Amino acid sequence: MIYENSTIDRNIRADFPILQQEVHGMPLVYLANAATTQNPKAVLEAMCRYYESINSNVHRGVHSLSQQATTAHEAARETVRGFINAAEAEEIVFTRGTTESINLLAQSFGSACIPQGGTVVLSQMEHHANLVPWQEAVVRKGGRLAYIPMTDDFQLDLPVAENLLAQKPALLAVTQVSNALGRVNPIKELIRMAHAYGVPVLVDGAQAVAHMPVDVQDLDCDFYCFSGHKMYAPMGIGVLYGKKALLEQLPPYQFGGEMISEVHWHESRYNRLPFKFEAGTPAVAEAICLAEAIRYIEALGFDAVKAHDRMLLEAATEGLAAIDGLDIYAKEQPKCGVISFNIQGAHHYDVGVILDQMGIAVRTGHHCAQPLMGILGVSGTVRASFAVYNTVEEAEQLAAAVRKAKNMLT
Ligand code: 7TS
Repeated sequence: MIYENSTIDRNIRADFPILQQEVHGMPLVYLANAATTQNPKAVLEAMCRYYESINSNVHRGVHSLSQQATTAHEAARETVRGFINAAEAEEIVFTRGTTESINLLAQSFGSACIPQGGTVVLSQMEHHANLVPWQEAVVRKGGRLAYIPMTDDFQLDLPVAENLLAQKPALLAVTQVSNALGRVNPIKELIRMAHAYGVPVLVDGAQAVAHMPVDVQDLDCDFYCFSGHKMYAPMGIGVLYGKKALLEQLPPYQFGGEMISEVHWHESRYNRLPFKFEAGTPAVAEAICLAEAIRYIEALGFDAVKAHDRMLLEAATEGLAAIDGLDIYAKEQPKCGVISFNIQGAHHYDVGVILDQMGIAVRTGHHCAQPLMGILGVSGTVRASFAVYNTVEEAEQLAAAVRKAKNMLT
């Protein structure tokens, strides 16, 4: 079988210490990357280096370590700015991850910009993180959610989207890549469409940033969010990008230290961007590690990352499609990073347990997209998801293991 060529050297695996282990006596095949990716040594060493040399609280110390930590933290913000091509570093708010970024907006934008009885438009493929906060936000305003449906081939239905946007909802919040299906959505087109009706757009980039270059100015999205741990950085750090003019109008989300400029007994003034949205001590080491992970991805280059991703998807899809009695969801392009399937007559959980016995880590269940599973008519799926350190052999091992699981279960 000839798959698309990848230029990523397989020695890349040596960069990821966690991959050098056995699970149940078998070499680990880690295919749960949409849930979280592993960290290369460069990132792990950056974490150690920080705590061994400059650990200190930021933005408040006159002493040397605090100044070094602050400089490194703000340099990390600048690295993130460059990574998504934001116009200014002030537009980069550090959060704990995508979920917190969306909660921040749902609270802040929700209170200031969703009118009484207002609507927020989502798509039918949102992760719960881009759904439940908006449910809460519209309930507070006596409003409602509306959903862009999927067509039979798992594309967002653009004519229906246009009808929904023409009703001028308060916001369109949509995922760039579906975590459950791997479908890549036409967000640039959706953003253009939304702006034609004056509707601002939040893009959930959690499943996109490790797989494709993102340029927020080119997309012209109003808000964009992602998590470090899905792009080779540690857990506990994420980003909310927002256009400066919009962020400036929004009220703070959490209150306390760092986010103020002046505090009096009965009133306070809030800090400038982005600190207004960063109450309390930030995750300094994690931000520095996120910058390190960005340098790691940029050194590989997105051309190589994308070709590698296509190669793995092609190999996995071909291997799995050759097995009778398998339902593979959303096989068609454009896709990235994820293949989601079920063995007919077998429960996804049982398949996951058998694959684990063979050393293969996949995620099973509803993937925090329970309403979407309802549309598929299943309670969950088996999901294999790929990263730069996966190999074609691993994709083939997955198919061989699924074949075995099928023989055991049906
Ligand atoms: N949005 C999307 C599209 C996601 O895939 C996830 C996490 C989130 C938001 C939430 O990110 P967090 O870092 O704040 O948790 N997705 C998954 C997944 O697919 N399996 O585990 C977590």
